Amino acid sequence: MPKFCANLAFLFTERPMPERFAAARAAGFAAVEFPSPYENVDGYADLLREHGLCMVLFNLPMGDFAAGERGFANDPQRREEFRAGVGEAVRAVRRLRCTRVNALVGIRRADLDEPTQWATVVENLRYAARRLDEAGAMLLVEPLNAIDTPGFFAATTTRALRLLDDVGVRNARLQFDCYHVQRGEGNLLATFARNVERIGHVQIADSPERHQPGTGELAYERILPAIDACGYDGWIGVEYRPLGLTEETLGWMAPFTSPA
Ligand SMILES: [Mn+2]
Repeated sequence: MPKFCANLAFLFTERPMPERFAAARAAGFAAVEFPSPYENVDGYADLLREHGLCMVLFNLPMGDFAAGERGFANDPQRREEFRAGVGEAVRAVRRLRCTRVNALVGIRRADLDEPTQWATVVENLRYAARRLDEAGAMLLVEPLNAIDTPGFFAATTTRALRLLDDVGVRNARLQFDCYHVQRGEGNLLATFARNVERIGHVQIADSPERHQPGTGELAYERILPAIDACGYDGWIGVEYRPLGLTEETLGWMAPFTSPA
């Protein structure tokens, strides 16, 4: 049976952030994820406890997201900033009892050659994975599709896995966002099945509009059982932009959360 966690940066955004925890719990979620806890780690720890929720995933600091940054692990000039961000993430892991941290590796830089950026990403990710391992957490690498994020340094599953091969650390895995894989690569289930042992987290949305299942081209009524059948027993982050009020978009979940 799939285990779903609510992404609070996408779901329940009708409410201010502190109220989304209660809304997720009321909708039946036992866990949540969101990219950036750093502005209020203590407050979020209290909210998780108050509402009996687990924190499943957050991201390493991503740089200036509003300005278009999606991490900066490929920038050799920002190694110190990267390592400071890992330190913040380790503190948040401990405070929030979270066991997965996603690294967005950055947008390719035109002023630096590929080998330099590749080596910088590998070195930074290895550092992050080792620090997170000491705190009992896993590092994840998430490909972002090239349509939404042109120039992303790890735009495909293949490329993210090659980075992870070079990182060569036991606790670093792939974050398989079905939306990004469908939008950027296709061949969703075969790619999942082939790599299931290297997948540390899954996220879902329909494609191409990134709304709830049933609004696009992905057959989640078949995809979710297939993911289950592959032996994946980790969390599945619900990371879509609700078309309508969040609570009214959760009907697709019913067959997977209650006994038939
Ligand atoms: Mn995602």
